[in-house]
Amino acid sequence: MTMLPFRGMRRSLAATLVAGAVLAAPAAHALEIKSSDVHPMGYPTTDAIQYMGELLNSWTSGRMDIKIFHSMQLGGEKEALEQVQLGALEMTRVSVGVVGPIVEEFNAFNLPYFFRSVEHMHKVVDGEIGTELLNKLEKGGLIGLGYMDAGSRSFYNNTRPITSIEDLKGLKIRVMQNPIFIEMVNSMGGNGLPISFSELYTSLQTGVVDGAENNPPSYESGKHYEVAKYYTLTEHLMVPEIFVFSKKVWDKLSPLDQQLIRKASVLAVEKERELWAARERKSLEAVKAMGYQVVTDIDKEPFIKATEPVRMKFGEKFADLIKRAAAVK
Ligand code: GTR
Repeated sequence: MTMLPFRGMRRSLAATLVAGAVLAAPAAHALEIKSSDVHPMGYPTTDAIQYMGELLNSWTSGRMDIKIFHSMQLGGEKEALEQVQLGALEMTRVSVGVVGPIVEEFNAFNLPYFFRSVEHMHKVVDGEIGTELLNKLEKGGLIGLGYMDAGSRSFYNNTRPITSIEDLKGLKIRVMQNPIFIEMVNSMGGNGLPISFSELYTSLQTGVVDGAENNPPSYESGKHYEVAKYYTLTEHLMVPEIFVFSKKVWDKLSPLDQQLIRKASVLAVEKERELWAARERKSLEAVKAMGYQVVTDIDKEPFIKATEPVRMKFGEKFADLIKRAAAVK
């Protein structure tokens, strides 16, 4: 039997745990974890969850597994979160962007130009603050399993290349379903419209919106360039991804199964971050190679300045949290 590693654990302890899980297998319930994602297989998040399923499967000799409902088969992220809260779906991987309306402290991570760098974001989400916020999800019926990378989000549209903040003026820009993002776009002169990711391609195609904002891998993977050909690296948001388990289902699991899921989650995060770094580098190149225009040289200062009122307004409630996050070196 191939045993995949428990990284960060003493070997003997890991071996005992795995042996225990295997021995307990006949008596324990089989568990097929259904997990949703808006992205297709082959995307860093879906591949990392698939890896997590392989680990669980291997550690329990097939008693536990993950079945992934990818490519928006179960709709958008808001709906997925609702299903997980109800216990109809065990797990989902979503953007922290849609978690703000459930646990508002997450909006600290949804503030424009909040994290200084990827390293800063990692230190915050992997440290005390990140754990504190994951724990708060319980009151929303969710068990937070970990944070994955999603790079920075930038604007794209089908009207004109954005070479300065003035170019955003009047453009209808799709945002994730969270009021903070509507105000963010409005503060920069555009019109923010909340639309589910599952309706985005059609909304761009039919002109319901002129553009949207996302990281290069989503822009590329979703083929949004076909319907919004100008991409500009404004990098106004660095919103991490999150994967959550249904508290309703979790509470019925044995402590050992919970522990196995936690361990596999840590390794899934590592895997996603590796895959992400590679994919992020490739995506813009792929888009450029197809002949689409990417504006990389843009003065961010006016964007940072214009969004200051949004940081003030939405950050006011968590001033302390924000101060602590800013102090993380
Ligand atoms: C992507 C993210 C998705 C989804 C999407 C969106 O970057 O991976 O989870 O939130 O953005 O804009 O809705």
